[in-house]
Amino acid sequence: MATVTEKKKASAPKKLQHPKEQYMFWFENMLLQRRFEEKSGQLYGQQKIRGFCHLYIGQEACSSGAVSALKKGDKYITAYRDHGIPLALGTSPNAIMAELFGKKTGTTKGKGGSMHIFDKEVGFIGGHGIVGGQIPLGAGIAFAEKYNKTDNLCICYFGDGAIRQGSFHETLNMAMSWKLPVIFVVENNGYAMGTSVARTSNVTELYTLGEAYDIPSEPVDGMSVEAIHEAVSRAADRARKGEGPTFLEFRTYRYRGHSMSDPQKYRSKEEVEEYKHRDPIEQIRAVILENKIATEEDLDNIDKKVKEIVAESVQFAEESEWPDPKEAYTDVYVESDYPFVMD
Ligand SMILES: Cc1ncc(C[n+]2csc(CCOP(=O)(O)OP(=O)(O)O)c2C)c(N)n1
Ligand SMILES: [Mg+2]
Repeated sequence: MATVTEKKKASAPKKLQHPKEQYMFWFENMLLQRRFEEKSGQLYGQQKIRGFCHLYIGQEACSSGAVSALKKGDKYITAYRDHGIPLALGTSPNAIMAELFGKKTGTTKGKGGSMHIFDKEVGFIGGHGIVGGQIPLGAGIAFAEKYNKTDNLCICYFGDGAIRQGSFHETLNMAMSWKLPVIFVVENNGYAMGTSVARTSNVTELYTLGEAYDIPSEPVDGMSVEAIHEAVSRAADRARKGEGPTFLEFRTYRYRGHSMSDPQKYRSKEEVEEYKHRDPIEQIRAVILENKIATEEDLDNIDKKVKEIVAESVQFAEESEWPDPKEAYTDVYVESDYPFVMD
């Protein structure tokens, strides 16, 4: 029979690997993304938000864990599922919501919409709609950082659907040859639209694709913000030491459909529920409570605060003006005297 001390030991919370503030940061940071997108989904149903809209719900650890591991000056680039990363980086929720509404106060002056959030101030280089299109751009950004002899790196995200594109393979080859300070991240959420990873390739251990280019590569539990923080920290060390790229496979899951009109016939409700049991926010909530970093009440208050931030962003977007139709012709080319459009 176990002695009292042994029993105590067995039920004692796992030793914290990070400072307490780190857990609180992760909780609030992921919760902001979750609440913002739950609201966006509702607003889409009310046709306040139109066009394409891809929600990140379930994948929040992938952004928060990287943001906590990297530093100011580092650059982020991703595909069209792009609300979470800028929110995690501190882009104004007001400006992101206004962009979703298509208003002129949006991050892209209302011209980009959901798939094209952009915020140079925090190092977020978009929001890209062409599957795999941002992979060479990410390496290009890393090339610029190396060329300019900064200490910055680029973290380049893409989905499991993108790694069958030629751009992925060409970019990994060049990035390793040139030892670019780039972290390639495949967010493997199991599906590209309605097609599972297993249906498109015999290679389902996606991280092994990086090994073909001699790039240090590893799978990471994408539902654990701690695991992501640690993997990105290791990759960042390598990049800053001049050792070149790392390829990380974040094994994650999206709870919602591919975009807003997805009947989700390709997966079962049970599968979705299984992942919800490993929810990244709930995992951190449990660590916080078990270790008495904060009380239930403190966490409820954070939730309340986050919901207020989101409500304020909706009000801001509602009250903002539409862009002037003439704006359709600005920011298209760099030339100030672009000759083909006349007043
Ligand atoms: C070059 C190109 N081909 C096809 C599409 C249509 N398309 C949009 S999203 C998508 C699936 C991509 O899935 P994945 O890379 O796994 O990202 P996820 O949506 O799961 O985040 C496809 C095929 C596109 N946008 N660009
Ligand atoms: Mg996918």
